[in-house]
Amino acid sequence: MMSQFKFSAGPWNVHDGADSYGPATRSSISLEEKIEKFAQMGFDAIQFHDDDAVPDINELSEEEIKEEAKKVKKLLDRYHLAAEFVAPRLWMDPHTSDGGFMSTCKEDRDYAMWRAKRSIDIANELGADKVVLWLAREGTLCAESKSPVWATQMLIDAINEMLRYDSEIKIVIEPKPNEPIDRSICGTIGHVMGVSAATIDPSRVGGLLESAHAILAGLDPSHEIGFALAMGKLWGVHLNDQNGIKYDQDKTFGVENLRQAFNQVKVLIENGYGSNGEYVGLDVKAMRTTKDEDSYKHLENSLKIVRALEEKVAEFDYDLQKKLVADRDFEGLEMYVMNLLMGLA
Ligand code: 3MF
Ligand code: MG
Ligand code: MG
Repeated sequence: MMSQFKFSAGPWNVHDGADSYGPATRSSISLEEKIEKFAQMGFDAIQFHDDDAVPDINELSEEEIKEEAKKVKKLLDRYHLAAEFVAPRLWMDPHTSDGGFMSTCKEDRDYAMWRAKRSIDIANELGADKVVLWLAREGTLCAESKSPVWATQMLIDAINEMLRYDSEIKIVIEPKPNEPIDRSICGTIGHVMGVSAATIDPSRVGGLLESAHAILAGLDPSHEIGFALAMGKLWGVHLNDQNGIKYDQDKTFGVENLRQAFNQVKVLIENGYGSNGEYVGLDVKAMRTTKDEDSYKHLENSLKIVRALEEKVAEFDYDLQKKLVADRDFEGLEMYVMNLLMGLA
């Protein structure tokens, strides 16, 4: 069965294996090589950080940044790939050690806004209509260091400035409850909906749900996806997996929580996700032990698992489900789902 989804991935999904505790274990791969391989693997679109597209962004003028982005657009065209979004990488620069939009230092906030506006410029050059905000350091390391009320308002003000800067761009918040900060300001899809409603144009502010981030918040990703879909605000997903509430693992989709993975695919399909051009994005990391020649395995495996679960959804017996629900036979329904997933149905 062909997938009914269009898929996207980011160049950061293929990485050298370095982590906070040790150096690289694989050689690094150029952007062009990754893009060529993504096209071969059947991806339809690429997700970018601003500096994935324009590596020396801090050293370049606004015009030079657009010129660099045009070269990346040519590269995408060569492989018939679209650009899904651009995300300002606001967590690497010394200016953002205590956050960007909600840094307590005005100079840092101005820097963050400069990067956000450059991300909008790059998105326009690449033909992407979305800027994604993963609010990595937007929160507190020390609870008393900033007021959560002030910080929330700073985020709303920053989004308003982006909406005013470009009359078309959509701002998509990717919430995460913690890591690398202690406490986030905008940790779940529910928070995203609140922030969206408080901006000058809620119709252009939505959410991207990452499975692992929902699990880190102690929530079921399929319900977070469902909540955003009910609000008409699910404009992106980062499917992956996570073994409980610990550091962010970005594991291959479905390898830890198969039933939850099935329910994520099921809720996406049932609600026609993708019919407005949305992509099923993957945000997965290879293990540190993975060898050079297997650098793309975790992406291949995630695609395989999404497709296999699409088939399971196609097999799902909705008449039986209705009957079991009417009988309040949830033991029966649960076992039906388990048998379906175990291939015993
Ligand atoms: C972090 C993430 C990030 C974001 C990406 C785009 C490395 O937990 O999930 O991936 O998805 O930076 O915003
Ligand atoms: Mg993640
Ligand atoms: Mg992500």
